[in-house]
Amino acid sequence: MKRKTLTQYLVEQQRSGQSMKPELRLLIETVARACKTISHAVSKGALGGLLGALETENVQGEVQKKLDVISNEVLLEANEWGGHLAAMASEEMETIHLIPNRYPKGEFLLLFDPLDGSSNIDVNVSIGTIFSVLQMPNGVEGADVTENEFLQPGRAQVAAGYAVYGPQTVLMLTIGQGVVGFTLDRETGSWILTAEDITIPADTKEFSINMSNMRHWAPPVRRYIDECLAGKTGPRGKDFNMRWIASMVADVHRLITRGGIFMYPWDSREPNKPGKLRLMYEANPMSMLIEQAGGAATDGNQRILDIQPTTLHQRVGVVLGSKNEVERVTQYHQEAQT
Ligand code: AHM
Ligand code: MG
Repeated sequence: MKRKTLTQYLVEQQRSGQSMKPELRLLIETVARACKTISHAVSKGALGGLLGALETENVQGEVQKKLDVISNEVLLEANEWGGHLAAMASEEMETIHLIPNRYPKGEFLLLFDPLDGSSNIDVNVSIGTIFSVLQMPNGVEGADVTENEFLQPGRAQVAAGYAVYGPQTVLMLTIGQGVVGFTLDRETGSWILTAEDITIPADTKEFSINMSNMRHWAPPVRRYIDECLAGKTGPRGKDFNMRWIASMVADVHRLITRGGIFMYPWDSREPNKPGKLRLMYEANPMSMLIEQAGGAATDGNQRILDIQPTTLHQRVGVVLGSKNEVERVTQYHQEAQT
């Protein structure tokens, strides 16, 4: 069987009249190349002296791991010179990263969580990179980019994806035409198309939530999980299984592969924060992928992709995955309000 590479896939998309701009293709290939470099660094682990924490904290007040910072640098360096971007934003940087004046500017905005699942870095559990692509409003090729240009609802994304650095390194991608998956061939260094027309089953018997927060959940979340836990003899009439990897990339990759529901909902530990996960470079790209694969994504109340962001690093409650389950959780929230 002839193996199709990421480049071939993207060129075919361009030719098939999907009106994908060449700069977007360049952007996606550049991000994918950066993910290869990050994958290589991750796989070195202790041999590269890359495990462990730094003494710095990021804007979220989280201690940065060495690999968080390296991954951020890799993505910045790979993307700043190609002429396809107006600016970048990252979980690891408080303010946006402007393209240096010595390079040409483009019309796209790139946002990323360079290494998601940081608590798993040192214990050799799957971690990954999440990215989201927006366009400058009105297609302006940007000199004076500010945070404001980034504050677009997730439905405006032109592409989104993630890489998982696990037993295999995989890249899942959407350019708004469904979801496709690539596996990194470590011998040739190529991303090979290994999954097409990815569809998340509408029903599932698998949920994913950090159960240790149960006492802090809102009643609708508690109701949903209680009903799952009640199993065959409960209101759902079936037994459920639970999985929690604590890397959103890995949990989402499981459910995009075989169905499931993932939740990191609002809870009362920090009642003024809408959730733990970040809207613009975690929830939005994942929600676009999930919807493109036939699933659903809400914050419990509304579609995540419709949320108008007000700040770059804002947080959001997340409920995503198999459509019927996400709709059930969202309905429980609605019922609790009436
Ligand atoms: P990070 O971006 O700092 O790694 O944090 C996000 C991660 C998600 O990948 C994961 O779903 C969640 O945090 C796990 O949180 P917890 O440790 O509370 O279970
Ligand atoms: Mg993250």
